[in-house]
Amino acid sequence: MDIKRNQPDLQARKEQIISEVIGKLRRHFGRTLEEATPSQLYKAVAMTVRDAIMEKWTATRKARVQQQKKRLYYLSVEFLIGRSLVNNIINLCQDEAYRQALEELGVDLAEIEQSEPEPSLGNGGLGRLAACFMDSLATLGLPAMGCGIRYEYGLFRQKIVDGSQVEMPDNWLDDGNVWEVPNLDDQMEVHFGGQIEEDWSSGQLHIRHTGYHTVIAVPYDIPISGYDSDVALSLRLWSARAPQQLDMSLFSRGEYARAAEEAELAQTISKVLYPEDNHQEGKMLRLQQHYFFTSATIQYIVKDFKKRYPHMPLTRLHEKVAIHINDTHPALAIPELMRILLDQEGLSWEDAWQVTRNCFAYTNHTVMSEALERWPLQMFRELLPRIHMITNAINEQYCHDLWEIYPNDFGKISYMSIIAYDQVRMANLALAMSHKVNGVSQLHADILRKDLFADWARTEPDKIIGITNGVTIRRWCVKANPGLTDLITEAIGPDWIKDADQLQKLIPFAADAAFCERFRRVKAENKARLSNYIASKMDIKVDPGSLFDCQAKRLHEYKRQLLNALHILYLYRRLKEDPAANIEKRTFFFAAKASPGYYRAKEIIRLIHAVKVLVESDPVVREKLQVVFLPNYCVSLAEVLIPAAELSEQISTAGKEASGTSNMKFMLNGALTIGTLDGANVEMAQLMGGENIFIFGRKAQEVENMLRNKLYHAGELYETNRALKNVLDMLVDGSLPADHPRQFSDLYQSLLFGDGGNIADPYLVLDDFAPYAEAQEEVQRVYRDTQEWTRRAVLNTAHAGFFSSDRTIQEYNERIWHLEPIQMERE
Ligand code: NTF
Ligand code: PLP
Repeated sequence: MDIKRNQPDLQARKEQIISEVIGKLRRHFGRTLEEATPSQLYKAVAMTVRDAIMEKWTATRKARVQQQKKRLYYLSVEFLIGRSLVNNIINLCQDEAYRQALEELGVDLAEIEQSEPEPSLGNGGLGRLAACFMDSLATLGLPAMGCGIRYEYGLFRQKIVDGSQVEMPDNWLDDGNVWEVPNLDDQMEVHFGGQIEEDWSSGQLHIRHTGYHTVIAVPYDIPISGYDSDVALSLRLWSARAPQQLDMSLFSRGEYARAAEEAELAQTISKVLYPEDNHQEGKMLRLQQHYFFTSATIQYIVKDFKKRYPHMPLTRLHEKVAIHINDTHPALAIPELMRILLDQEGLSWEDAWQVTRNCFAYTNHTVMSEALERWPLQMFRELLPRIHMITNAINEQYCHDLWEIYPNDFGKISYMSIIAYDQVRMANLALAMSHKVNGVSQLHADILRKDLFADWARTEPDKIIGITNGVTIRRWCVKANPGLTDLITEAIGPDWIKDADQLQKLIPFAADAAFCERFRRVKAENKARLSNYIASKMDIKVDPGSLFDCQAKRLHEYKRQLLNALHILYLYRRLKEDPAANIEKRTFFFAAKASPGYYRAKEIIRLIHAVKVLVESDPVVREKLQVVFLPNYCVSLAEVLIPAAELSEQISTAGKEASGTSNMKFMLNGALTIGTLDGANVEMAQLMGGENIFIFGRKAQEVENMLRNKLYHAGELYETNRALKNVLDMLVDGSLPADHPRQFSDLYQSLLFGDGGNIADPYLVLDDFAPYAEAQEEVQRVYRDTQEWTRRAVLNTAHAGFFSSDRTIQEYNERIWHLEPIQMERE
């Protein structure tokens, strides 16, 4: 990459890097440059980058403390940060110095980057969003800390064996982590179980908690450098360990096994990330994880406040602290803050309530009911007895307040209450106790206000707002797509990297033939890069001249990978019937992990595999169509895939995808979108004008109406649409290669007849099939006109600035957090 910046010290920095890398190799590994392995080289280079960030880290902390600014704590069970090395070099604006230094050392940065284990500490959109937010917060210089869990095992690694998903453990920490720094001074004790006694003997209430288990929370801090900024923030990930590695009293009593068991039990808390996406698993260990990291975080927040502001009462905590919960997983932070204020700091109930509500804000990320967290009351009470008492008291007060507003409306109050039917409803807790709640796109916020959270919107009209998601330009363009970055920078200068609205300056270039030619060349290079990657990793040859069509996201019925697969079968049939059919050469890329326990999602992976084998087996069809399933979708793979995409599939059932973020990444990288009016696709269409995006299918309102009023009958479409019937029949008539003849009958049944009391085809795959096929026809038509396609692709990039996470964070800040940037003295 060649971003022209004023770097008078380039030569000096280059020399310094060279000597530092050699020094690190010698001191840490006892190796010379020639002897070092790629992994040692990676670590040595990473350590030099870390040193540079450390200086900013220290300076940032100093400035923040001095300036006494309000600080945000962003709590999330997932931070899907991806690899750090190259991103950090870019954010330090030292890419040129490193390029030259490593060239001189004969080291290939792209190669040693492969030695960096990817921290897959998230499932998908929600976790990746948190990572983009950290990058933007640091770039904007806002005082913030990310707080989460240091899982020993991240999201499973996916292998495809004979067409089926196989899960492998992701032991990403095995070889150490260069980027983290344990901070033993801030260790916290977290207590589980036991009994609560109320002691009034002194005339005042004292809460005594006895018989609990202690787990120690050890924070590991990862520095997050802003782009072209002197600010570096912390991402604090908590790791669990037993109070002593072995309980020596048990040990000396001869209870060796129990002593080891207790230690083991504590450590399991931060052992694995739960692999469910848009689905809640009501497991005790998961509740333990949530309390573990929220308790440690809240304890730290209060401790830090008291240290920084010794003369300020805790009733003013919200003046210096904002706490944001990323979905409800960290919602236990709410009663935990109440607990500390009440039991340890002696605040009155009213004061604690006020402060807590003023500190907290909550983002909802889904309307799927199976993802809304609810905990069995008994489990909650046994594991967290004091938190249970406080949650109960919050519920009582909340219901009491509601009664004043809605006297005698038992139905409404029961619906809005936090504890009901032996369950604790975390969304209701977060809604009651946050001063702001936001959806992640405008459509999603509308659905929250009008439907899912309508009662709360009526009660507090200004509380629920929409803040559309965004993605960081640094990782998703500068790092992932250096070719495009250079081209844009040459056309409009480098400021767009920090001020993405400037991408609009590209609009006139959509009519500039020479620019479009170069834009096309960049895309061709990225397609070639992906093709080489696939050839080397999977030994599969793809044609870089074909249309690259990508659907990359978690596998979920609502995301409708099935619709895409059925459409490929439709094209297959057309080519079988007429080998000369006018069908553009296309490679269909799928990348998707399914939750290990999600049977139907795994069946869809098998189906995609079967479609791939079928297409390959036919000499006529394979000249036109190819299906590639890329295993183990993760951030690093996304970085290679997205820049190469020409068509982005965003085809969820309208009303179900809260926002989507991959849609924005594809758009930024110059892919055209085929999509429904769902999530942020709606805003993409509005920004660019409908002609630059292929929109099809039912709208959210229609879907809602059809489902609510039982107006949808999938079976009728089967009877009336011949092409659709033929395709569906292929699932059960033996056309598809399968282990056994009934392999895909579950999918067939679910689409046509429903199962377990569910209606047939609840995600309207069949209903949207014909409009989808039509939109795909239009895609082909435009693709054949290379110039027109490129024009539209350029316009996609030019309008993507709105979807920068810098804009998203600015909006959160103006509407929720009200933070001021840290002032750094520039040397
Ligand atoms: C996801 N939600 C949504 O399904 C996506 O549409 C959205 O883009 C991302 O959040 C980020 O906002 C979840 O992952 C969860 F957990 F809420 F289900
Ligand atoms: N998983 C990974 C690895 C990603 O990089 C992203 C976003 O780019 C997602 C999941 C979310 O994808 P989507 O918004 O399509 O659900």
